[in-house]
Amino acid sequence: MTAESPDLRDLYRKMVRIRRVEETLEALFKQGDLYGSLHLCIGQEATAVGACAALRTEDSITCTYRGHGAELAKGLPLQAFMAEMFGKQTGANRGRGGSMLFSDLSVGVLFATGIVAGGLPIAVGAALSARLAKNTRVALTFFGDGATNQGTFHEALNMAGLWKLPVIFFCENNQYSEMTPISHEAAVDRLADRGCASGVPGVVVDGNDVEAVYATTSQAVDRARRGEGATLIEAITYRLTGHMFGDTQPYRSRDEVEQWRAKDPLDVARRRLGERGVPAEAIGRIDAEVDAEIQSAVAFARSSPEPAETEATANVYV
Ligand SMILES: Cc1ncc(C[n+]2csc(CCOP(=O)(O)OP(=O)(O)O)c2C)c(N)n1
Ligand SMILES: [Mg+2]
Repeated sequence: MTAESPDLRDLYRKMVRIRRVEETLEALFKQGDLYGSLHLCIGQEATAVGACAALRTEDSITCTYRGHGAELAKGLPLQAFMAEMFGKQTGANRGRGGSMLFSDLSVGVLFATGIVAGGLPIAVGAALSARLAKNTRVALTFFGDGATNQGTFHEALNMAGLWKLPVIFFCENNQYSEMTPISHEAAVDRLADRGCASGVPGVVVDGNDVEAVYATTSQAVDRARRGEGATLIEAITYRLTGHMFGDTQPYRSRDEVEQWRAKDPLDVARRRLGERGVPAEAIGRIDAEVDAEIQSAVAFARSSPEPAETEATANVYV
């Protein structure tokens, strides 16, 4: 049975949190406070929040380098998140992982990777382990549209389809694979159609509508828990910022970006809250509370200790 639908105010709060966190990270990068690379999911918050709302804490997810939203939506604590971004000892991975490599097993964030489609086989393994352990856990793997062209995508779907494993393949189709439109590199119009070659049903959902994402993912999760196997979800969305920090985006027009900005998932949710009678002040209060929480997380991260030089390689396996 599907759990009771979450309150849209809570989903909205989670999306605003992700948006403000990423805007803060971008500003911190610009002023030279953070290092490494930064792949933002601004514009894609509804996929992360809607999908993770359909999961339990003990269910696992795998993420990509664009995974901040999913990691926070799954419950990774904000202070540990921010400290990790600053490379501090108090970070989720003791400062050794950084933006692309978050994990926190206590909330089911199993794995994040910079390898395109690298999370799919890991999620299949997590689903297989649930089957062998005879528990009801499911695994959900987030990946991009470009990842569906990788061999591992098809291998992972085939094995999950064959063994009817409790896994949800969640494709965030943000229309681009780095700088290349997906329409220039995929032989099918609908990526969800790629599931049928592996006996995995494919569904398409508006990835900017957090409630629609929640409903679609819940159905896939219920199916997986009933032992009926995997589902491929294609969530149509758009990244409103560049592929990564520093991308000047010569490959797309401003008009195109503006058209998608009009479908910003936060605005969609805000409008809906208004229609349901939630006053603007209540929405403003959520925004203000989130801002305060982020400021406090940044202060925590700044004041946290660096890892000791002598322990630079502790807990580093590759
Ligand atoms: C196996 C592998 N091949 C190529 C790359 C280089 N690369 C990094 S991101 C990316 C685009 C992936 O696009 P998509 O799957 O749509 O995810 P998005 O970045 O849009 O979230 C590529 C090709 C990589 N990191 N790993
Ligand atoms: Mg993409």
